[in-house]
Amino acid sequence: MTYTLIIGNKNLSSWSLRPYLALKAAGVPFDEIVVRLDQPGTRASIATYSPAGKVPVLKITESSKTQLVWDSLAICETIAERHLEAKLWPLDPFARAEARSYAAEMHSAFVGIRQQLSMDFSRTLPTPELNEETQKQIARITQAWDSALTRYDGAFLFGHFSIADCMYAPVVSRFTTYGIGLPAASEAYCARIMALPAMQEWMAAAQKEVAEGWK
Ligand SMILES: N[C@@H](CCC(=O)N[C@@H](CS)C(=O)NCC(=O)O)C(=O)O
Repeated sequence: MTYTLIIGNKNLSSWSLRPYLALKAAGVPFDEIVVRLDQPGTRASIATYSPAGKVPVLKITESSKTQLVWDSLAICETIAERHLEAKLWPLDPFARAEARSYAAEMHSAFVGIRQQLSMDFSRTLPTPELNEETQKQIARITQAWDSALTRYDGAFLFGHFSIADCMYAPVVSRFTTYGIGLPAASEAYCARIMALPAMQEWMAAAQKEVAEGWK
């Protein structure tokens, strides 16, 4: 069995970071193909991997069969299901239902944050003037984090590292890049996520891209 993860620039592609973290947490080897975004040939290049025309994409090859999985949440779900020992979803059914809600909320909402605080993983940038929508979304996220961190015992949202953390990791990076002031528990959570070896590896690659003139 082999996995190939097709992703966008590490400095920019927030969606790509999520399944990368899930694969790292599962501890499975995988190949990586980085497609440089926002180039004249980007669309055509992504189309050679996926008819959906977006990254990330996971290609699974097993025996003589190949399966493509696209969309960050579908890829994370697939990794969780194929590597149950990694406990990428909490074992308790109620906690699992809640963790799924956290992941889905992140996946489908927070447009203000995406627009005003676009991911620029390796840079430190001034805090922009945040509009009301973005401020409300930041407050919702920190309230949700605080609620989970208070009720589940451990360093991560649901105790041990889960897909909920994978889904919020790009938000952590955005808050870090733009120096967003956060309540103490959220700030400490961000520090723990940024310190993960997989996040540090991603950072080194993002810095290299930027040093080489990528966005
Ligand atoms: N909902 C998708 C969003 C994927 C997405 O928007 N990917 C962007 C890069 S971060 C992309 O492929 N852009 C290339 C394009 O639209 O041409 C997911 O969760 O994976």
